[in-house]
Amino acid sequence: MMRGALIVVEGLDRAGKSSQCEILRDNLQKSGRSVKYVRFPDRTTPIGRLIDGYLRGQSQLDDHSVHLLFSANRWEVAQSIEQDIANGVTVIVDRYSYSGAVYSAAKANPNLSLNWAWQPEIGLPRPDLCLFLRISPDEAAKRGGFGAERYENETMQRRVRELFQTIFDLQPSGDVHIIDAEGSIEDVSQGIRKIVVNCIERLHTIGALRKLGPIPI
Ligand code: T5A
Repeated sequence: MMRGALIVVEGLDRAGKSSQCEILRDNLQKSGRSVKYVRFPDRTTPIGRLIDGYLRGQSQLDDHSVHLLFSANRWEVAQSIEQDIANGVTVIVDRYSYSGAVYSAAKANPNLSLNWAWQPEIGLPRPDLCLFLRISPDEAAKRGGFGAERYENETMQRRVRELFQTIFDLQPSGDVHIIDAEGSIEDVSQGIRKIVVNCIERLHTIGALRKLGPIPI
């Protein structure tokens, strides 16, 4: 049996990640594939509830502590993702380690570097494909509900966008695809679908699911 693919969708707040993950899941299911959709942060677990309170401004946490909670929130489901993929299920992930590293490093905290922020991600399942939905912070801020949570402000989003570029430049070639996310939902989804189908068809050239490694920051 062919293993499933690990597909990650990344982007600024309101880039359209959840909308696109849902469309992709539905399209892949209609074509007969087994698919699971996972979101990070997963706010339903005990760790996720701590993160949720922090993002809504209901609690204060040290920058390093909350960073490690976000990472732990991925580690708590890493084994089940690996198991699903081994069983032939394609797993679509809405935000992943790249968000984890760049949002923490974008804070005005000189003791929290991108290099430090990446370390707890090492050893997690490595995506077969990461789709970055590129949108300007100005365009994202016009979309519904922007501004309600802790990181939804212009200074943070601009710094996050720069750091996404930095971290993607350091990823192995072919891991990351940039998608223009300012078009209509339909146009964006068509572009995504082609790249994902191509990735799934070429999975045999990748072989077994890999692990995230160190990056030369
Ligand atoms: N975070 C996250 C960390 O700091 N560390 C970590 O390790 C992780 C995993 C919450 C915060 O946590 C931070 C990053 C975040 O600041 P989240 O819950 O993923 O992370 O929050 P958001 O990214 O804000 O999630 P959203 O669901 O709000 O945004 P999406 O998923 O990007 O956008 P979506 O699809 O919900 O769409 C938003 C709106 O835009 C419209 C939709 O209809 C919706 O109204 N829309 C479009 N409008 C026009 N054209 C398009 N192409 C559109 N696509 C969507």
